[in-house]
Amino acid sequence: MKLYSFPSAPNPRRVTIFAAEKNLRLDVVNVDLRGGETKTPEFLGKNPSGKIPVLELDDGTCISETVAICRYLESLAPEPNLFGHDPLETALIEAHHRHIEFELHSSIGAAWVNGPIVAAAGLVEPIEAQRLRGAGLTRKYYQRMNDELAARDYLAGDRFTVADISCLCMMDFAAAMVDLKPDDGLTNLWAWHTRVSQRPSVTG
Ligand SMILES: N[C@@H](CCC(=O)N[C@@H](CS)C(=O)NCC(=O)O)C(=O)O
Repeated sequence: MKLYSFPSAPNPRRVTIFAAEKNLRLDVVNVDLRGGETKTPEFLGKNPSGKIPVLELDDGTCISETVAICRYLESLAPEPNLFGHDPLETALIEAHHRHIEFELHSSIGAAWVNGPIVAAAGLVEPIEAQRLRGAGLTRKYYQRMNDELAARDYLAGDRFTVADISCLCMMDFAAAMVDLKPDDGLTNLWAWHTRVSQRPSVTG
C-alpha cells in the first residue's frame, strides 16, 4: 500500500502513526505539496479534493480522508484497537475525536491558512481577524484539554486511541509551523504530550 504524504504535513502523519501502531507497512510517497502536485489532473484522479493523505492500494484503489484511511487500517488489523471495542467506548472515542477535528483542527487550520507561511507562498489572501480568531480558539481548546487531562491519562479515556494521534499531530504542527505552542503552565497537557510522544509508533 502506498501513502501519499509530505514531511511536515500533520494529516499524513496521523496515518503513519496509526499504521505503525498496527505494525502495518506503508510505502510513503512524498508529493510536492507546495509545488502544487496535489492539484494536478493525475493526483485529482486519486483524490478530487486535491489533498493528502491518500492511501493507494495494490489494485490502484485510492482512499482519501485520514479517518477513512485509519478505519480501513483498523479493519485490516483490528488489534491494537484504536477506535473502540464496544458500542459505548466507540461512541465516546468518536465524540472526543470529532471535537478534536472540528474544534482544535479547524482553529489551528484557520490560524495556519491566514498566517505568514501560507501568505508568503501566495496561496491564500490572509485575513488577520481569522488568524487571530483561530489562534484564540486554539489556546482555549488547549486549556480545555489541560483541564480534562487532570482526570485521565488519554484524551478519550484511560487508554491510547485515534483521538490521541490526531491531537498529537495537530499540536506538534501548531507548535512548529503556526507559532501556537501550548503554554508551559498547561502541565497536564504537556505530561500527556510526553507520554504519547514516547510511543514507538511516534519515535519511529
Ligand atoms: N479532511 C482531510 C484534510 C486533509 C488536508 O487538509 N491535508 C493537507 C495536508 S495536512 C493538504 O493536503 N493540504 C493541501 C491543500 O489543502 O491544498 C483529511 O482529514 O484527510
